[in-house]
Amino acid sequence: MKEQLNDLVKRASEEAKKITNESEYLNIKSKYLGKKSELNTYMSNIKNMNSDDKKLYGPLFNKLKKEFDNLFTKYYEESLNKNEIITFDPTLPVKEVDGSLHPVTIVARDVTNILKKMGFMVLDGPEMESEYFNFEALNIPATHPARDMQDTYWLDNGLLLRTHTSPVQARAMQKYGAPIKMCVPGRCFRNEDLDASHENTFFQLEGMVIDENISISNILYVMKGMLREVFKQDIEVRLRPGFFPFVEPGFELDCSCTICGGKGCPTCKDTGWIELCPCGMIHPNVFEESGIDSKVYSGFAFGLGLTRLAMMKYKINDIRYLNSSDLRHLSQFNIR
Ligand code: FA5
Repeated sequence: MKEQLNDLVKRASEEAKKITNESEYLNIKSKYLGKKSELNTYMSNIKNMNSDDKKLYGPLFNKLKKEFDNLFTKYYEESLNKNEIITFDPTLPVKEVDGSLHPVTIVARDVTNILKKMGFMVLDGPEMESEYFNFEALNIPATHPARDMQDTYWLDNGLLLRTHTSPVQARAMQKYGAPIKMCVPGRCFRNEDLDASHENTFFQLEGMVIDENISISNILYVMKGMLREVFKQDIEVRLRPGFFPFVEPGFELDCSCTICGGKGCPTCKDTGWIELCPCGMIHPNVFEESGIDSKVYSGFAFGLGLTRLAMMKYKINDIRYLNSSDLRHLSQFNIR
């Protein structure tokens, strides 16, 4: 019996090494541990053994059962890891797939390409942000009423979900200094009452230029050029005063609502205009906080609402479609 068992162990170990997929794993389990397996036949014969053999072989059979099971599982799991390495080759070209890029991705790509041609570098920043960069470095101390304008998701770890892409202004100033031209597309979060033009998760694109002798006319030039390129036509915009503690003076740039052609509809709350891209000249306090001499340098910044830009470009009348993952809606853009 001992020889037979040794031979059984040898065969099972050899075969276990050859497992490459799930069906081989199941087959070998059934062959060596199933009802009709050799081991099971020996076990059912135990009743015919003398009491000494029963004491010896009973525990031995059970031990073997466990060992086989562990062995087969071990080689099966190893085969899974090997398959993963073999089947995922990140250097292969992407296969053609049905569907299209998300409309927000399309406009983000359009705008960053336009800005890159104007010499802007494209930066990134954390979505989980510190209170310092989201507010304090932007001239919004803890007691400032402007904090109420952005109902914030605070996290247990003391950080927050950034309410705008403006924190990257301060991060970029502190990392690269001046002069600088940069833009930052990214996701933002606010505890909003949802409606046709407000989501709790939306995209902005921050832009910032710092150099000597930068003025409001530079803002207007970049804004108009950027929007003309995105819409492929001149689009009606208006500039009105706007308050943001990190710019002085500050403006709201609105575009004529493309859903109703400026007549008024639920998307633009019957005003005919969509708030799209607030902007302004960077406040001296922001420069000083990030180590830039405001007597030498001036600059402008803007915070383009990318999700709203996608709505205006593709005439999507409700922002909630964009986060809904409804492929009937999203796949119609057919741009890759
Ligand atoms: C800001 O977030 C400022 N950080 C923008 C800025 C940057 C001003 C640089 C001056 C200089 P505001 O809260 O208005 O501003 O948001 C900017 C744009 O983001 C809005 O015009 C709008 O297009 C978009 N936006 C804001 N909240 C939402 C929301 N809940 N859903 C969708 N889009 C939004």
